[in-house]
Amino acid sequence: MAEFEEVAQKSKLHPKPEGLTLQYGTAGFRTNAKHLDHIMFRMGLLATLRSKKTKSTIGVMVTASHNPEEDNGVKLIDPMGEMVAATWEEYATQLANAEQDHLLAALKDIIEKEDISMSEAASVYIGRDTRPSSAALSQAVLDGVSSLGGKTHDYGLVSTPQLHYMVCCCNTKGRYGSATLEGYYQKLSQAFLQLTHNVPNRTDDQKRLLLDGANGIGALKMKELEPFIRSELQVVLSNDGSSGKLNHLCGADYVKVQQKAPQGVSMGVGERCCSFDGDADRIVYYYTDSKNCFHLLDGDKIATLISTFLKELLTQAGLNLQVAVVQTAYANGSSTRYLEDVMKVAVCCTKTGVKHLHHAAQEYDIGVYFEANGHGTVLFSKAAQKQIVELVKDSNVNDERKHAAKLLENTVNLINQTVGDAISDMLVIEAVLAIRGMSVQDWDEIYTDLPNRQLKVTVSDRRVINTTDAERRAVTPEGLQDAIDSLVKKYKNARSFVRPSGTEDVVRVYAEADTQEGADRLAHEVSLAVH
Ligand code: 16G
Ligand code: ZN
Repeated sequence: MAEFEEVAQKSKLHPKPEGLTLQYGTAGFRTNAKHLDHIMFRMGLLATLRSKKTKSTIGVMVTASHNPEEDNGVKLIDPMGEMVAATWEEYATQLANAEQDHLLAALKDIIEKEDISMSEAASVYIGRDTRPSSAALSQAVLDGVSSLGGKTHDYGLVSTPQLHYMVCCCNTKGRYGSATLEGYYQKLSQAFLQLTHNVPNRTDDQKRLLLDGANGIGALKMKELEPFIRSELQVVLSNDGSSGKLNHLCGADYVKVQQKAPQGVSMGVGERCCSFDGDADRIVYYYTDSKNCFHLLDGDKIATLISTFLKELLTQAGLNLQVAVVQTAYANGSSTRYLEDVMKVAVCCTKTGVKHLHHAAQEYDIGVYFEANGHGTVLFSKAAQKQIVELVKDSNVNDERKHAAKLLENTVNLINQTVGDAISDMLVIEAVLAIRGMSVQDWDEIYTDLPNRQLKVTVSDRRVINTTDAERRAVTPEGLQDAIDSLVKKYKNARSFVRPSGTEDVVRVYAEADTQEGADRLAHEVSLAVH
């Protein structure tokens, strides 16, 4: 056990409160920050093992995204910048819950199961959001890594998608970009400027965007990016973290769930606005019309805008590549109908959680994935990227095809393919609106959302609900799905489903119908059936 001497010693500085158990959920561990010190130390250990196993750099991000400021959390990032593999989520839970004197045994167990050679080098990248607890917690991660002899690079304050990007850049030896913040800003801003600088007749109003930074890391990072893109986009930043509290009455989650504008942003009629969430991996857009009515453009509208743009460019470029859109059960029924019936793109539905959407999107030439809550990105297969780059270089094609190929190439470079990235998504959306000469109202009018309602229900044990068909149908408890079916039948254009949350101890209820009143009533009735 001598090789674990340092782990044994250092773990005493990060003791586990006896009896406390936590799960590595949909987005890692997440709870009140005061329960997380031992988790961070142990995730440092686990990331080191994962690094030895994969012979690659692994990422550890300290954040609780849109949760309240008092919470915190941690996520592991796999070599290509994607979410950590499912079996390792289980190891994370086991290691997190081992009582103090069983920690070494739990660690050895993973080493044996995975046949890890402890002499292998290890490298871990670490990042954190702006929560007051994040600095000390990321120190605990560093302690964990160093107690197993791993090398660390601490990026300090970065957005979640920036850390995913760094991990991918490192493991692809710079082919994806350089693993520095400067490299990230250079890559994105160059692509953005190439896309927009030739667009004729853009007015100052069209170049102006109001941004709610959720008082978080996204605001900080936008200030760093701003000088690079200033000539083509003037971002007016609110909730920049200088006085307000993180995610409090602002941010993408607040705007999406409350379906209203955040506090602290003064919006003129028709002005284009967007909100980031607390770690800048989600974005939603919105505006108010002349009747003071609020309009939300969520992940579904974003997926529609981007996939339509890509499809048109592919046609112009004469490239035969399939575009598909990946959604979850929360996607508004109108968006699915529009994409399938009007746009004729393939639509696929997966379970909630980025890893599910990401994997499904990898199956296509071009997979656009977005959750309705605003988390999403676009994945281009290697073959698709190759075809695009080759067409740009081809001297035998006409100007129109070449122009379209060039736009596609810059769009590929502008997108953070490792994970949904609010900054990258914002620049893609701004570029598409500019190139297509569309206002936020034009975009909104592509289709009309069906009225919908989300509720949460507290039950004694949410695990009694099991679902199938990408969470659209409940298989247990018996009779629940029949009850939902008969309630849905009473409404026009209606749909409803229930699922246990992966991040909170609640059951979520979703309903949509042809009127807001109907959607509200249906959601309420279904929530009663859950009890
Ligand atoms: C997490 C997921 C998000 C999902 C949400 C659902 C990641 C990085 N984040 O925040 O994609 O929409 O959980 O939460 O996977 P729920 O299970 O509580 O509804
Ligand atoms: Zn987030």
